[in-house]
Parts: sequence; structure tokens; C-alpha cells
Amino acid sequence: MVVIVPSNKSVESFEGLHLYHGAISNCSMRVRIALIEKGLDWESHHLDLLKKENITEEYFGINPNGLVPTLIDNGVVHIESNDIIDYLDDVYPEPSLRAENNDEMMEWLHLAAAIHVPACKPYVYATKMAAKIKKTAEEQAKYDALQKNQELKEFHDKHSGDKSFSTSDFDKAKAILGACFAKLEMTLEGRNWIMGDQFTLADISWIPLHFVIDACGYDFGKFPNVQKWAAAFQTKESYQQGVLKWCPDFSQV
Ligand SMILES: N[C@@H](CCC(=O)N[C@@H](CS)C(=O)NCC(=O)O)C(=O)O
Repeated sequence: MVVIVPSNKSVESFEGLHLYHGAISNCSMRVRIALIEKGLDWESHHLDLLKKENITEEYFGINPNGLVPTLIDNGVVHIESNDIIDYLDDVYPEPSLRAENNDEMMEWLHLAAAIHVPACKPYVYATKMAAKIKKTAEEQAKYDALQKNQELKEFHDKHSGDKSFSTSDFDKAKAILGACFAKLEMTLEGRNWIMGDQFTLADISWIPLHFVIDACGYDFGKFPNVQKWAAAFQTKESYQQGVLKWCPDFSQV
């Protein structure tokens, strides 16, 4: 659980569940899917990442990294999407999204979190986002003043101004994704979902990665089990309401 004491005190009086999220953000999709699977009511606070609505003093006062999603549960601020879905399943246990083998399920959540900055983010930014989200000098100065997280500063510096990701950064991202999706392919052999017959937090953690990476042109041809798994998820209501309602086609972003 990653709980934040916000410097923007306005959110501490929120009642019920509130989600700061981005339509096109795969990390936000994860939390929207979990909320919908659980049948929970939540208030939406949408931030348009393309308009850089996350880069404000007000939002950095809620999420110190300036990232989406952020969940506020009765005034308590939670960040980190994989921790948020784990928290939701603990606190709102019905219907359960937790596998009997919790340790194995949590390994999938930890892996998704671990590859976000080294693989998912560079792949998506190098193929699509960097060109759409160029900062003006003024926006860059504002970001530099607000962002204290060195890893994120370094990541965004790689595509600032005229710069773009190096071939080695992109190849490394592709290699990590290839290894992870090969592991997923093997795990899904003879199974409907990652943990077996039950749809769990492991699926919720990985489905959004497939959704955006696929739309950015990654070739899933050699991963038929992954393709079948993604197609099965597309029949669920949480895909309609948690993904498509907000982001009908990531390739068109
Ligand atoms: N580890 C974080 C990563 C969150 C993250 O990187 N969110 C992206 C959208 S998926 C974002 O806010 N990007 C805006 C930026 O990097 O400034 C989580 O899982 O919640």
C-alpha cells in the first residue's frame, strides 16, 4: 500500500471513492477495471495527459510524482496502480479478485510495476506519445520545478526538446517486453486466465499493458495464448466500461 499525506489538503475531505485518472493511461485502466469488476461507485476526476493537465501544482500536491492514477478513499490518498488494485481487493473483498495462490498472483503485479519505467513507458513514448506530448520551454520549466522524482526526470529528459530515445533504450524496452510476454504466453498454456480458471488481479494488471503495447505496433503474432486471453477479456463489461468507454482506440491517440 502506498499512502500519501497530500500537501493539497482539499482531497482530505472527499467522501467515498474518487479516482484521478487519464483516459489513455494504462495504469488508470487497471484501476478502472478493478473498480468496475467490484461494482464500486466512484467519482471521476479526469486529467487529460495530452493537455498536460497532470502537470499542475494542485495535482502534484495530491500525487507527488504528478502521475495518474490516484485513488482517494474517504480522504486517504493512494498511489501506484498495482498497489491500488491490491488495496481495493483487501478493503472491498467481494467479489474476490484474489487467487488462492496469492504470492504467485502478486508476483505478476510486482513484475508489471517493475517494467513500467524501463520497458512500457519507453516503448509507448518512443512509438507514439513523445511526439504528441512535446513540452514548450515554459511547460518544461514548470515540470522541472514540480517534479522531484529523479527517475521520472531522467525518463522525460530523454524525449525533451529535439531529443528522442536511443536505439539501445528502445531495444532494451523491446527485450524486456518480449521476455515478459513470453512468460505470459507459457503461463496461459491450457488456462483461461493467468492464475487458472479465475479472473484475478494478475489479469487486471497485465491486460492494459497488452492493450497499449498492441496499439503501438508490438507484434503479438508469436504469442497466440496471449492473443486468446486478450480476446476473452474483450467480452467483459469491465473492458467496455473501464477501457473502451475512455479510450476507444489507443492507436488513434
Ligand atoms: N507506477 C505508477 C506509474 C504511473 C504512470 O506512469 N502513469 C502514467 C500514465 S500510464 C502517467 O501519469 N504519465 C504522465 C507522466 O509521465 O508525466 C503506477 O503504476 O501508478
